Amino acid sequence: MKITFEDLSETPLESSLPPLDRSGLDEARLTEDQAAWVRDGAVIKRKFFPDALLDAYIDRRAAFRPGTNWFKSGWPDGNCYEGIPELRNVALHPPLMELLKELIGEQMLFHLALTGWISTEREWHQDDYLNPPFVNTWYAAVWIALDTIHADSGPFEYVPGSQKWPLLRGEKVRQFLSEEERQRVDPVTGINQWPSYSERYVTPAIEEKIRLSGLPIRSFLAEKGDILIWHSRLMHRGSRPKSDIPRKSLITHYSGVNHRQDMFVTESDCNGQRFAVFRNSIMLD
Ligand SMILES: O=C(O)CCC(=O)C(=O)O
Ligand SMILES: [Fe+2]
Repeated sequence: MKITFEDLSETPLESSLPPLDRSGLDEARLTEDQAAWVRDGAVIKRKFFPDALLDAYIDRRAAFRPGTNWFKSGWPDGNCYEGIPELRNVALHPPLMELLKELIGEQMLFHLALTGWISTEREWHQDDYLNPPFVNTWYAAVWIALDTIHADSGPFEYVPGSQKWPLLRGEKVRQFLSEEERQRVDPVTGINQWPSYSERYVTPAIEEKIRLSGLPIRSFLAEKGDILIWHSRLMHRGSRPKSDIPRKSLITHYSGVNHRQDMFVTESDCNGQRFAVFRNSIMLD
């Protein structure tokens, strides 16, 4: 049986979505960035970050040297930022937080960082379905170039306009896994790996959807300080590198602060910006 993108996705209720994802927008009232968001599901800002702010983080990252592949692998945990103020100062940079709010419509909560200097090689996907269903695209991620990003280093690729497609749903994706795969957890982390088990049919379904849509695929080739903000319904991937040239980037993910009842939210030292804390030592009560 052939599994299609339509089998794996649904169109969410419009009233549950952020303002810019609803129909009947008064396009004349949108800012330039909001118009790009509505059109492409991505906003690119060149030289958005001052070098000095990035340099403090780059120095800290370059000093982190676990194992032989230290140069590329980064911190293993998505919440490593809890112990790295230099990373938080980048991720919670007030002009960035302001721009995210302009696109999503509420204050954003920082909760995930990818610090590898290498492509994730994650196949085509939307980010939203990797989160609980109530997030409903109150979500955005930011790709921050820390150096010149070379075309052979496995750059970020995306399909502008695909954010208007239906939303992949974890529940719909998991229905095609075997019972054993649905139950199986990683022996080290204890986390279920359903997103990777399901790639065998999710990736071909998305590839076909892209082909039929005729939409172009773009790469984000960038210079230090450039950023790309993307919609959580945008189809994107970490492309396969063609050489072992490092891909020096920082990727940060955010949800609407009122849309993460599953997370413990704390205020940062950065002008009242918010980030999520996961450490077991910090209890909700
Ligand atoms: O390696 C990449 O650039 C893709 C990263 C990605 O998919 C993500 O952070 O959601
Ligand atoms: Fe992603």
